[in-house]
Amino acid sequence: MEMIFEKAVEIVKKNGAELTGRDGADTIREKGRTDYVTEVDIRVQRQIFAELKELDPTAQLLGEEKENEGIDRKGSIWILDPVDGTTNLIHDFQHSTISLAYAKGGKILFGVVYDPFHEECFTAELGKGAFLNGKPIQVSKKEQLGDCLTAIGTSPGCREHADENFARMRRIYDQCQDIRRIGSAALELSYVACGRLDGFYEENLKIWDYAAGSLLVTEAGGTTVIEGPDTMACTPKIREEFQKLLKITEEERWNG
Ligand code: 2AM
Ligand code: CA
Repeated sequence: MEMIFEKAVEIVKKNGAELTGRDGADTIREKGRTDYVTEVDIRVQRQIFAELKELDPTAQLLGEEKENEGIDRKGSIWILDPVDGTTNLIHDFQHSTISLAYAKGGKILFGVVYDPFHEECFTAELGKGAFLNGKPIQVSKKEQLGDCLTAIGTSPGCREHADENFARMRRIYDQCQDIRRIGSAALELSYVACGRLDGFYEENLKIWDYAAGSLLVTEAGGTTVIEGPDTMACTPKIREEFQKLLKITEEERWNG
């Protein structure tokens, strides 16, 4: 791995103790309905950005817990979610991650998703594969949705679409083995990358939720579709069936 990315992984891992320690996890502010930020989110972003700035003073910093005005999307950017799965953190549900990606020229070149509760570090570099704690990972080899375990997010940020979302979930549920919902999109994408899950869908995610995880999936041999409000990832052979049931079509697109 490129030296700068190795250093970024170390910076991220070092901050994992902030999530497991939960100091400040009970100091919560509501940014919007069901959209929370704790002192942990703020502190982790501040610490990681300070170290990344030292590592590469020219790169821009895009993070969930700051205004991101004036970012040149074509330039080099670190994209950080200091806590993906903040609601899980608040409830001590023990499934939250730090997600960091590096993009240049509009392309994601590197991603790391670190789950400090299970000491699992997922990394990927464009064209160089995906890894879990340094060992290569691949998406599952499932060919039929009937053999699949899939994760469908509840999209808490757009409850007004709950009926449509749960109808989609029901369509998938009827055809697959079962459904899971972890509550950290970055972790769910990582689980698709290593074959624990065969597919994932959630509406209304932000770039910091999926930037690192989507590279993990494609570098592990999977398929992603990130269009408008949709984030979909799966093992390639189920793509057609999965997408048909999700019905990601222009007619159904609420924002379209
Ligand atoms: P977060 O924990 O960083 O907010 C949960 O459904 C997934 O959606 C998480 O990855 C969560 O990231 C993300 N998400 C995006 N917008 C959200 C919102 N408004 N409320 C809750 N989760 C949101
Ligand atoms: Ca977050």
